[in-house]
Amino acid sequence: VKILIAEDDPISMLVLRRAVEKLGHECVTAADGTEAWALFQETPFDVVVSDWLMPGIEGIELCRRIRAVEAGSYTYFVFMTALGGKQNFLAGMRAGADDYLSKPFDLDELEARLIAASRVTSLHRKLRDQNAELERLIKSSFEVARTDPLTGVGNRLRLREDLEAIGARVERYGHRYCAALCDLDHFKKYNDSHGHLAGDEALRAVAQALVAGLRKGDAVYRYGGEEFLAILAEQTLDGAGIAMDRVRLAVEQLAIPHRGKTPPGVVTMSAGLATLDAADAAMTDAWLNRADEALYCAKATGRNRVVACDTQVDGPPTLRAVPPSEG
Ligand code: GH3
Ligand code: MG
Ligand code: MG
Ligand code: MG
Repeated sequence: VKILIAEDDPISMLVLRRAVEKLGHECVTAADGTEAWALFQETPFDVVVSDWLMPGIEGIELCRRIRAVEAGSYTYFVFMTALGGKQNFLAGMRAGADDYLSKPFDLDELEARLIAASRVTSLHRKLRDQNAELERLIKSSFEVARTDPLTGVGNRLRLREDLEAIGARVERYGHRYCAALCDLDHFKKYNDSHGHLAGDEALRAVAQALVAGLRKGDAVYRYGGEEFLAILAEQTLDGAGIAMDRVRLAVEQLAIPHRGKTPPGVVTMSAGLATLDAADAAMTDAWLNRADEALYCAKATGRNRVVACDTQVDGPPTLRAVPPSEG
């Protein structure tokens, strides 16, 4: 173990240092509490053996300071008290010390203290490592629980949590969000003619195209079987329409052959767009319903297209086709 000795009496220090080194430990010495504190702040020690009375920072204060800054690792603190210093001993333990050595000290007693010290510090190290591992596991299972295993995008649980946060942000800060509900065209037929495994592969490729085609602040979720929801942050309906149509085109340009489908004969995607207004920020269900209506319209008017749902100040929302991007 790595030991710091704080002792102002040079003879006592020399004897102690020899003893510690004889027992095979690494040892650093400080001529008083102030020096010991400075050394400790530079590098933590497994064990501190400290005199009680020293000029500058006294042993009890050194112990308190060490206990106050300790994080992650543990320092085993041993006091040296002159014979008959029982009161000091108790005060030291209350300040956070682990044990004491009476002066003049006995080599066997010192060895016993250091055995206990190495046991306690290694136990603390083990605990710390296990805690770090636990934290890592908790973090990763949190992620796993919110990720769609097939495509790697967020799942419904993540969406539900994000929707709450989004509703609050829109209401409080007037942030603007667009939802794009995306659905693959004639995907049942795709499975029928290419098989379910190829269908899974296609879903993965489309999810990647969605993630790649959107900005960093946007989010993509698997909404259902072959449906994805993209939430675009800080965009007008027109801006989101342009972005989503680019993604629609990117999916078409993946050129995944679709035998069950006549032109373009590849996997395509339709999308419905809607904005979340500050006025009905709490109504995220209604928001997604508007996107769903727009998606339904995109399907009914030929598929492989994006339709936006425009909300009016007075009157019902209106649907309009987003002009297709240049291929
Ligand atoms: P539309 O253009 O009207 O959307 O037609 P569609 O065939 O895509 O629509 P429908 O809702 O009838 O069918 C969706 C299909 O998506 C049904 C199912 O076979 C397929 N599907 C859903 N989830 C998965 C999945 O995880 N993997 C695969 N391979 N296929 C899936
Ligand atoms: Mg002293
Ligand atoms: Mg569907
Ligand atoms: Mg579909």
